[in-house]
Amino acid sequence: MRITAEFVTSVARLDQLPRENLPEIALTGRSNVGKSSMINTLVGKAGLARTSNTPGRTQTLNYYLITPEGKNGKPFFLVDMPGYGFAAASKGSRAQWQNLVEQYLNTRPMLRGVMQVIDLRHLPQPLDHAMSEWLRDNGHNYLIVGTKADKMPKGKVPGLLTQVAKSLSVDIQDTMAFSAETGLGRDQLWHWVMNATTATRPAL
Ligand SMILES: Nc1nc2c(ncn2[C@@H]2O[C@H](COP(=O)(O)OP(=O)(O)OP(=O)(O)O)[C@@H](O)[C@H]2O)c(=O)[nH]1
Ligand SMILES: [Mg+2]
Repeated sequence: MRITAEFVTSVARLDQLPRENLPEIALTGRSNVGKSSMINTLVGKAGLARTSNTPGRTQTLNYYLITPEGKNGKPFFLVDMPGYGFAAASKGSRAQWQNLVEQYLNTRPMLRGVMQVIDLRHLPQPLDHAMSEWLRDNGHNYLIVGTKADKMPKGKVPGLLTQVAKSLSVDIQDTMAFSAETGLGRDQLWHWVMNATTATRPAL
């Protein structure tokens, strides 16, 4: 599908959130897992979201406006978020990001879906479990995306996804594999995102 993607704004405090009433799809996951890279591969624009080898790159909620081409295409926001589990961050800044992310996930009425990104090479960690349970308990529409699939032998990927689904107690249908390097899973992820933008969600 053809789209245009542009950076809109960085949000450090809730009162800076955009006022447009557009559907939003957010990405969460451990620091350095590959959330920003996923956005770049998804929209086909290297360097749109800043990525880094050093954990803690993304420190604000970063808004990207996605506009599908064609008359039926409705615009929406992809929202990159700071990662969790970044041990080297100071307590103060960690608490600040955590608070921002929590408040955002708790109160944003136009949030239509959350991609929880995990590293397919490792089983979900305690913080991944905590986030996944929290998303479920709060009625979010969410998908588990196992990224860095290019680092695993192809034949092992389905089995790894099964283990991830079991470990997080989610349906296998609510998981998928992805690679920002090879583009594996890109079309499937778009499909989920487009569906999510038009879905309704239970009242907050
Ligand atoms: N091989 C491989 N490397 C990846 C993939 N996705 C991301 N990376 C690498 O992983 C590192 C972290 O990627 P980012 O996209 O910055 O991770 P992030 O989750 O946004 O990190 P924070 O902003 O710190 O939370 C970078 O060095 C990327 O090049 C992938 O699918 N395959
Ligand atoms: Mg990032």
